[in-house]
This record gives sequence, C-alpha cells and structure tokens, in this order.
Amino acid sequence: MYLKVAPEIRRALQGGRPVVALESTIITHGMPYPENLETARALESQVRAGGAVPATIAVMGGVICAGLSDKELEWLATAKNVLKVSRNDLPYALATKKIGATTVAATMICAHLAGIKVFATGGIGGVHRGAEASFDISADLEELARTPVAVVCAGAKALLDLPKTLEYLETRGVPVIGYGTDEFPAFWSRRSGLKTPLRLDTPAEVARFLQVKWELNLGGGAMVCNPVPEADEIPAHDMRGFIDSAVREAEEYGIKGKAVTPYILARIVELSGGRSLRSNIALAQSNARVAAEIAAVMSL
Ligand code: PSU
Ligand code: MN
Repeated sequence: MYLKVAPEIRRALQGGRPVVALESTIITHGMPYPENLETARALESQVRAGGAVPATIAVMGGVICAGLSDKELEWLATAKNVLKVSRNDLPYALATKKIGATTVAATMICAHLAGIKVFATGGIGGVHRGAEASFDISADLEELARTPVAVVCAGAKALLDLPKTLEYLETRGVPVIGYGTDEFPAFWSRRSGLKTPLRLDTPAEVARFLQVKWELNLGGGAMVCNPVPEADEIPAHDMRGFIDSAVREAEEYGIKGKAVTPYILARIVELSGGRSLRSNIALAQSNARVAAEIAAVMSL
C-alpha cells in the first residue's frame, strides 16, 4: 500500500532473479555533492556488474520507492532538508509526504517489504563512544536483530565504539560474518584488532548460511563484513587523529541524536583532506559488488 516497486525490480523479483537494495542516507547525509551522486550511480553499476538488479530505496510523496530513476537520484543528491529516516520516523515521512532518505535500519524494513533479501551499504551505525553516558546506540543494530535482510558492509564506522558494537550484536543474536577475513573491518581500515565471530569466504557459503538461518526461522538479519579493498584503505593509525578530533568537536558543539553520524563523517572528510571520502566510495562499491554476487547465488 505504501510501497512502489520499479517495474524492472518487480519483474526481477517475480522471476526469482537477484536484486540488491541500496540505501539513500549515504547519498543525502553521508557524502558531499557531487561525489554522493557519482557514488549512487557507481553502486548501481556495481550491482549490475555483479549480476543483480539495483534497488535504491527512498521515501517520496507518501510512498516508499524501491528503485529510483536517474533523475530521482540526482534530485536526492542535491536536495536540501531531506529527512534522515530510520524505523522511528518512517511513518512520519510517509504520512506527511516528506522526502526521506532511508538509513540502514529503514532500508532493511523497506527491502523486506519489497521482498529483497540482500542489501549493500558502506558501514552500519552502532554503539557510539561514550554510549554509557549518552545512550547513543544506532537503531541499525536492533533492526539487524529483527528484520531478515543480509547487510553487506565494511563493518561499523570506526568512529564508533567497535568492541561494544560487537557485544551488542552478539547479545541480540546477530551473526557477524567476516567475508574472507577473521578480523572485524573498521570501515576505512581493513583491521580493527577485533575478531569477527564468524568467517565465510565465498558468495556460495554466505548464501548457504542465510538459507539455513532463515529456514530455522530465527528471525533477523546478518552482517556480512567485507573489508575495504587494500588499495583504498587508510590504516587505522592514520585515521585515529581525524576521528578523535571530529568526535570531540561533535561533543563540544552539542551535536545530538541523528545529526551525530553525518556531522562526524563530514568533519572526517574535511580533516583528512578528502582521503576518507575516496576510501568510503571505494568500500561501498566493493560491498555492492559482493552483495550482487551473493544475491546471484541465492537465486540459483
Ligand atoms: N554508511 C556510510 N555512510 C553513511 C551511513 C552508513 O558509509 O552515511 C548512514 C547509514 O544510513 C546508517 C546511518 O544507517 O549512517 C547511521 O546513523 P545513526 O548512527 O544515526 O543511526
Ligand atoms: Mn544515534
């Protein structure tokens, strides 16, 4: 009723062909223009190159749109005052017919409504540093525990408290899979010093794992952690200074709630002279490709 699925995607889903969902908050709140638009297009191309149909998801005119035209992508990438929509504000964006970009949590919900099982993004939200005082824990984690969609990402953004993020995921029963790695990737960096609880090495292994999980009716999704390609990574020790400064500033300026992550990401792009942005773009593309390969095996 509140869902509009683009014809190409509807046909693919009906024919049992692979589809990969893509989020829109990365476009509106995660990257500056014009890199955001270039990335949105590049992610769709990567999904196609991997053998699947891309479904970028956003809320417009009171409906959830699964699959955006190039004009709509361009419009989102340049629009001001787009809502960042998570589970809590999805009905608000629909009821008021506002333009909303979906976060990982909201994209999972919408993908599930549309019947899409695999979703690619850059990095998920998680437990923020200082969460013991601020209680700032991304709704992405609860969604992973609840909604049966596999999220291919480069781990959680390293501006977060990664050990606490892993603990939270474990408590909520979310499988965290290192894709071809034993280590939990730290978004811009391949290494975090933390182990991933599980490891799988091929799209077929991930597809089989998901089949078993969902046949068991365990509920919830899974996190497939694909480290940033070596050529595009920024070693953790190069990132540390930028992250610390950006997190400290966000605190000093009293940035709160859903504004925290976009603020810190944008500051890190500035502080790193654009280096973090290039790495973010590359890792998101790599994730889109892997997600397509997994979706392709799943529909065999
Ligand atoms: N990954 C990126 N860039 C982003 C995000 C993820 O590479 O901008 C967004 C996602 O939409 C994610 C959100 O769901 O940041 C997390 O926000 P919060 O910490 O407020 O839950
Ligand atoms: Mn938050």
